[in-house]
Amino acid sequence: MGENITQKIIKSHLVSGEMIAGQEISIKIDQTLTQDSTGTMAYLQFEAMKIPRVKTKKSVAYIDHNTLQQGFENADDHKYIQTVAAKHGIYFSRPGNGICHQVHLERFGRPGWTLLGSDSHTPTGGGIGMLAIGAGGLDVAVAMAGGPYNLSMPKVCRVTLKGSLRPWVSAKDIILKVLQLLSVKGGVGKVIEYAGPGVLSLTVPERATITNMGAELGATTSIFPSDQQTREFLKAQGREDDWIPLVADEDAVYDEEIELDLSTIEPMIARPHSPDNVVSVVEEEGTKVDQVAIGSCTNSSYLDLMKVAKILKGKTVHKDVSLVIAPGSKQVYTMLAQNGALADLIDAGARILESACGPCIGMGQAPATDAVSLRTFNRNFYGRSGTSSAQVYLVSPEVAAVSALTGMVTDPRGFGKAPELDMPKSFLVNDNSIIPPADDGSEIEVVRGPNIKPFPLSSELADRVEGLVLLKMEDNITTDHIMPSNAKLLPFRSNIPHLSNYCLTPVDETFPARAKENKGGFLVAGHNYGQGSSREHAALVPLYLGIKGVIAKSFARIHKSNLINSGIMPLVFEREEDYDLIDVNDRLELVDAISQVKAGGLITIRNITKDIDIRLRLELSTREREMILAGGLLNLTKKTRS
Ligand code: MIC
Ligand code: SF4
Repeated sequence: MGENITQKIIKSHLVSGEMIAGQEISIKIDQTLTQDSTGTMAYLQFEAMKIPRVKTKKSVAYIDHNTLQQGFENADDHKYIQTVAAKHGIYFSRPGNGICHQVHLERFGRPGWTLLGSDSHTPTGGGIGMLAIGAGGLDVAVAMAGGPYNLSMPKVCRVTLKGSLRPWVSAKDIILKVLQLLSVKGGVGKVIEYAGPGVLSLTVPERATITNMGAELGATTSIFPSDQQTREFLKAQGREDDWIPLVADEDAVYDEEIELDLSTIEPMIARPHSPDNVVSVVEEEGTKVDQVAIGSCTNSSYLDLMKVAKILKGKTVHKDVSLVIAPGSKQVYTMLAQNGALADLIDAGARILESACGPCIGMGQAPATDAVSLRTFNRNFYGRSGTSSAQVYLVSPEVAAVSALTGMVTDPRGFGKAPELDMPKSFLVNDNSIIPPADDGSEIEVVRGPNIKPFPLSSELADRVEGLVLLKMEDNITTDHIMPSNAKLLPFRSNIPHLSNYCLTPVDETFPARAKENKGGFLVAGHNYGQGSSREHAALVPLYLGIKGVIAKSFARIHKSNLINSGIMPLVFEREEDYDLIDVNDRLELVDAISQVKAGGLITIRNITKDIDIRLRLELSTREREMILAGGLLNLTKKTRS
């Protein structure tokens, strides 16, 4: 039987387990990436493992998230990461060099290799044919230490692309269409593998836009074949030697199949507050716009920004619109500067930011009260922009640029001829902002500013676990709800005690105080709890607050792993309707916890307040059970080593 691309890469990296969907496997990781907002924690954990030098083929530490330096905190974190990277064999991408996913695609990504990144949009690398997976910082630390990455063997869903895109329609519209079809839960447990004749017409940066936003489907990752387009891209980056052909066998088998005719896709838009709340732009046309933001790891490539520059050239941004643009990398930025496109953007009235995540993670440019913000980003979760009353919409660079001129949501198809652009034959390559590690790191001193605080560790599972239900939440609670991130909070990513004062406050402002007063307890939630970011702070902070278990209808993949790594039980209702049997302030009790977790079957929890038993599933592998019993991954590692 033939193999698909996912199976080929997994097979060549398989360390243990059988490639049967749903079963736990472990794979060897070739490359890792971290960024600064998850990196500090990942490197603190790496240091705790006492491994002198990373064992991967290449590990890169990027600084791209926390670049607003309002106080010493971010700059301290940058120094810590720079020195810890130099010491332990990790390449350091300086602030200003660009967004991790964009730079990694340009300079390091390799077809057929595996990449584990402490950022949920790591699957951007799938655009170049790598198996690129987002994970919590601790999993990335383990991979840097040479350990395999454990995951459940995904199902593979083939999305066959036919035909070609019409003018003014672009890669962003394809992935918004897929989100409309599959929803933010539609990719859970799956790899989305793109195939078919339509693939050929998409360049690597366009493919990367699509795989990037596969994260919003909840997918393990997304991947494109490695073909002539991939070769051209690598050649233009001066890396043709990194190219290998990689396509699915003709008789490859898939678990699911979808077909998309590219010629039927229209410009699309995701309405507030979810990336799958997608309609055609036509349906939203005329809505007045206050802010337009172009950039992020989804849409900040050279081609994307050149399109924007062509649309804006010689025109003026609407008087009521603030247009902000953040080029994705130093390479993109310099090329725009050299060919004059940057001047066109500035001249039209755009506000140009440094090459970083910026407004995508609320690092500046928060919109005005009740403002409508149109963004080329990937997430429009409630409050993420830094302004909770803002209405954030997600669109393509074309829709963003045209709407910035008209001052309202505009279907670009009425705007004349679409800009036409070819992939450059060569990109400007200058890696002078990527600092290689020291040959011998033993002499390097790691600099730790006062913002670097120790991370919390769980303790072994008690045999009786008891506590109050502190919150009852709905479906699709995001990590931006659990551990909000914005310009004020991101500087404290290495300071869990400080962050704990903000945990789950977008859901209930009284939560941190109540959690502290009651010395922790339980959380109850609906489906897809913890969707979004890979930030393990969404588990470490609840751990710090004494949360013992989260009882939900279902969990998002990365967050579930982060909970287990932290020793918090992710419990799933055996019968969904039992969600109605628990209320806030109910007292729950889990007796014989150790034997119940060890047994691996159903777990019975008692709702003391309502005097009823509720059956829950702890859907964990044997290894994960051991983690819960030991109080998390680091405790388990210590235990097995001693
Ligand atoms: C995001 O887009 O939400 C982030 C910020 O990049 C996160 C990482 C983080 O929270 O630091 C992600 O996607 O994993
Ligand atoms: Fe940065 Fe936004 Fe991409 Fe996250 S989604 S890595 S914050 S640009």
